[in-house]
Amino acid sequence: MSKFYLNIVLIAVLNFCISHAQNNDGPEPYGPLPTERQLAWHNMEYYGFIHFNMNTFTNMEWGMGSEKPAQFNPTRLDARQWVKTMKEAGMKGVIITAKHHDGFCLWPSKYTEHSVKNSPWKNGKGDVLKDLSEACAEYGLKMGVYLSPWDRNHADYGKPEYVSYFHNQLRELLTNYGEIFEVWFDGANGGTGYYGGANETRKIDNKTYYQWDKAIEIVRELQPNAVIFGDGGPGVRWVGNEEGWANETNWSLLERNKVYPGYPKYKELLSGHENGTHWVPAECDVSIRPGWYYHPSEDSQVKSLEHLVNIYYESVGRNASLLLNLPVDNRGLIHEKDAAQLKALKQQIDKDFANDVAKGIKVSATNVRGNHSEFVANNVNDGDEKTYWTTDDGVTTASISMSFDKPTEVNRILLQEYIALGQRVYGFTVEAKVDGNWKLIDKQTTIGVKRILRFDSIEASEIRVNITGSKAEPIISNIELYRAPNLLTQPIITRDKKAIVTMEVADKNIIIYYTLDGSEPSENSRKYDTAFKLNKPTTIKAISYNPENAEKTGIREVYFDISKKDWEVLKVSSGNLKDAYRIIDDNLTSSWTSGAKDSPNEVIIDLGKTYLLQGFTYMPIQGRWPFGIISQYEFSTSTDNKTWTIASTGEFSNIKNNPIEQTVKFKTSEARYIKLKGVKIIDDDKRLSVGEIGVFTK
Ligand code: FUL
Repeated sequence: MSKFYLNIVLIAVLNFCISHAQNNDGPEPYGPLPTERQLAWHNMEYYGFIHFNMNTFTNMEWGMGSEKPAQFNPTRLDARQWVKTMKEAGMKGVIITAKHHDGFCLWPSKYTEHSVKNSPWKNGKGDVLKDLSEACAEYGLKMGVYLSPWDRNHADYGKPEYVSYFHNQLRELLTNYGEIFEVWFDGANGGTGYYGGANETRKIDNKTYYQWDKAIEIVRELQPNAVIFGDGGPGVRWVGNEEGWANETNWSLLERNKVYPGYPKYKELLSGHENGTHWVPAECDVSIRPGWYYHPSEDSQVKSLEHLVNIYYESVGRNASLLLNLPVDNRGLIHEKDAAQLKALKQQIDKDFANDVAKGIKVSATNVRGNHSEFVANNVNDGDEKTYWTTDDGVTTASISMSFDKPTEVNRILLQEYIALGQRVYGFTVEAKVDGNWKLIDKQTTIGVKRILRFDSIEASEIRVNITGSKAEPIISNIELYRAPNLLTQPIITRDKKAIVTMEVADKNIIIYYTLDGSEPSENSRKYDTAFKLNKPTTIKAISYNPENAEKTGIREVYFDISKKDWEVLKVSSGNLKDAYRIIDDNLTSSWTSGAKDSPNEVIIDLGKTYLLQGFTYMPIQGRWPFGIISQYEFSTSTDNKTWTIASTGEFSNIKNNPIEQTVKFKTSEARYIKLKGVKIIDDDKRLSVGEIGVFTK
């Protein structure tokens, strides 16, 4: 071989070695990366929020700041009960409202008198933060603090003096209660407040007033491992809603310098910024009830299992963490109903992810970086989060296939990017090989730290993930596959004004069986498959049944009297008669309200024909901020809309705290016309509101 050719061969060999050596190295990081503390935070995934403070005792969501420490008086406060409940629910940490907008401090801050130290609780010797940090240490949960920058109590709010106070309090919280994993700064700044008695509106500049640089420095100095939450981070960002969901496309990246507390374009936070300059992942904060704080009136409004399961999939399953709020009640305990629902969620999630059928099965990929064993496809199902599958430099589209020994049923896929090297994937599809043919299951955008997709069960011999777009070589550390059981929930039974009955369950694979004759429903009863008409007084009893394991729910029992199909509202003493049909539309979410100043407040309804009445029902307005609820009523009947007989008068006891449907029975009265009068309205409101009125004819 001539020297010339020898040189060429040598160069070629050298090139091959170099390119191989390059490919044997791991991929280069791409774009903004998470810090160590953010990586630790990503592992938290699901943790609890505790809203418990002065508002718990004043039944408020935002106190004015004029409350008195004497009002803070839990009778059975037990932080161990909170933490135990959360631990059993699978949560890894807890964040507490150390100070909310009303300024009251759950710890004996030396910088203010407006704290637990002047409350009757433990004769002023108590410290909720201390109790919580001890309970966290006992159960192995991490603790975080919510410190509201806005303070409606402080006389100096708006002046520089308050900012020093705010920073001093931050120091106290970060010094005295052990390790803190997250510091939560709220973006809300409403303006009005007590402010030491001034009772006025104070405006500040959210961007500059609080001297955020200094506040961040304090956190870094005292708790270097803590992430800071805010609308724009800097460590963790708000997700742009308080409903517990992130967008399907969700980047952990943000143009951070653009976003500040109170950022008006907060809807952008739902997805982050694809070309963000910093790593600022999303946290989904949501309450298990409508309110953040405990209100007895919401005892019947704890979110359903179906709702909570959706929240889980739409937060944790969409590259975000889930911060689920439990409003500790005025005893100082997590309410039994919330605890039960939390447990139900945990049980369902455990069931959904009980058996990873992808574990250890054969995996292959269209490209493996440098054909090197370190980056092989099988790294995605080896149970080791540090190993990953990745591709050659510049290869940004590739497929990875997982094949079963025999066709296997699946309905969930869980995917994870190796985020320590950046978030990369912006397009992927999932396909399943069913009876020898590839079938598209889903087409999605981002993955991030964790992406979970739900789909109808299919029996597949192979599952293939195609990365169709990635900013740089995709790096996938984990893929799991599950056959989650059907979601078994009790049927929801409704009847509309046209007398049509509908029954619904969360999962279409669940079967509903029901009876109309009062007998117990079973798998041998009538099967519900389509809506039906029901005009006469009937009790419906129904169960939900899971055909795959023969599990069934308890019985849901609903009574419907005559339908309201021929009813008409004839008169309302004030307000809009046009809207008054909502009183009799058999829709529990709609309501009617009277004008503001009229009394007596009453409603007259024509039932269309004469019945023998034996009672009536009053459903108060539902929703977050109810008003105009009747506490004392008068119910009259008439056959001619002229002569009226009072059939019943009385009180709806506890309706303020528990605004559920009220039922009143009376001696039989012949009537075609009925009249409900609000003799006394809650909080002496001048308005009257009605969700729904019904009657008993038997
Ligand atoms: C909001 C606050 O105004 C609410 O009261 C609650 O604390 C929620 C978590 O954040 O911005």
